[in-house]
Amino acid sequence: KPRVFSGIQPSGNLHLGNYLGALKRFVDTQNEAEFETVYCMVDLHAITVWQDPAQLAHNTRELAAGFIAAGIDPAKSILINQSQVPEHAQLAWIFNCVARMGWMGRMTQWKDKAGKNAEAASLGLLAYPSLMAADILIYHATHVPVGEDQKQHIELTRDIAAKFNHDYGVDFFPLAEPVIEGAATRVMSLRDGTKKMSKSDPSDASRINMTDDADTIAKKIRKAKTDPDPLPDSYEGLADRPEARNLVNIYAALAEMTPEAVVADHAGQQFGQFKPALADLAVDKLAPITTEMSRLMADPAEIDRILAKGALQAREITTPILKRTYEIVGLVASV
Ligand code: AQP
Repeated sequence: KPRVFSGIQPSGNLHLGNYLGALKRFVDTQNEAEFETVYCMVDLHAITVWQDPAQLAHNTRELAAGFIAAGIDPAKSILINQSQVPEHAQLAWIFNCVARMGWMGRMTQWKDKAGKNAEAASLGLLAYPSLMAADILIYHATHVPVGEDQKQHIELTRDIAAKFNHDYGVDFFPLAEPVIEGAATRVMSLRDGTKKMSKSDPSDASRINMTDDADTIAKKIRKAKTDPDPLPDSYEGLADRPEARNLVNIYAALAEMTPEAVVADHAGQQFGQFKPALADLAVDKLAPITTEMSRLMADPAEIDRILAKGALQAREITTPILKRTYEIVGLVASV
């Protein structure tokens, strides 16, 4: 079976964009049964920017609860916390020596997050895509479901695999494909249709958090920025209306419809009508996940057991791949 790998950072504020762009699609892929699936809380990625230690541990367990509540079944998928599978970081070091500084410096996420003061950013933030390549390739994964913002990092993963194979004259690491599908590959902020919905947006009203209760979800949708026009007859009519388009895309992804069908169903409606329909749908789909998350969070020891078991399963895959990598590179490993 081809292997799928993907991850989410336990940096708090798991939101609707993470759910529709990533988590929901992880569950769909798991249930298609044509892939072997590995899903990861990428805590080593999270610490590329400052994380309060107690909060990081809490966020990691909460994210694991989110994965399970959304439908990731530890009996069907390998569910892990990155730092518990040390081969990720070990392979990342080798990739740090394969990848070039210039490649990293060109990444838009690096430029956005480092901002004007790149000298003060952590070295880990610059090397982030190299660790991400290792996360994927330590499983020889070939398919990576992600939101649109991660496309450039997957392309870099392919460059790293190709350079490794070329430099060492092997055909060892596969070229992984990003899988960017569905109506919500880029969910935008509820306050600004030109910015993506993001964990780090200082405005809580800009996103729907997976921990928000029904009233909060409904209120945030009611207050979401829109324009005064009604919904058009066709999806093309939303081309220059980013906020309106975003709400239609969210509806489509939650209802598992095409955006075209959503517009056809609601043509001519004012947002005063469409927003309550969207709020009902969002509450309907998200409330069971939120409730299950808090139930799971009541027993953190059980979450830790699930992650420990996942790490053991993962290491059956990662240990031989790292061993072979060491041989290829000429590192004398212990027997
Ligand atoms: N707005 C989004 N729409 C669709 N998909 C999204 N993803 C993130 N935001 C959106 C996808 O979620 C997965 C996990 O993301 P991550 O944990 O790596 O974090 P991120 O992309 O850095 O998420 P944020 O919310 O944008 O965090 P900050 O604010 O820290 O930058 C990925 O597959 C991503 O594509």
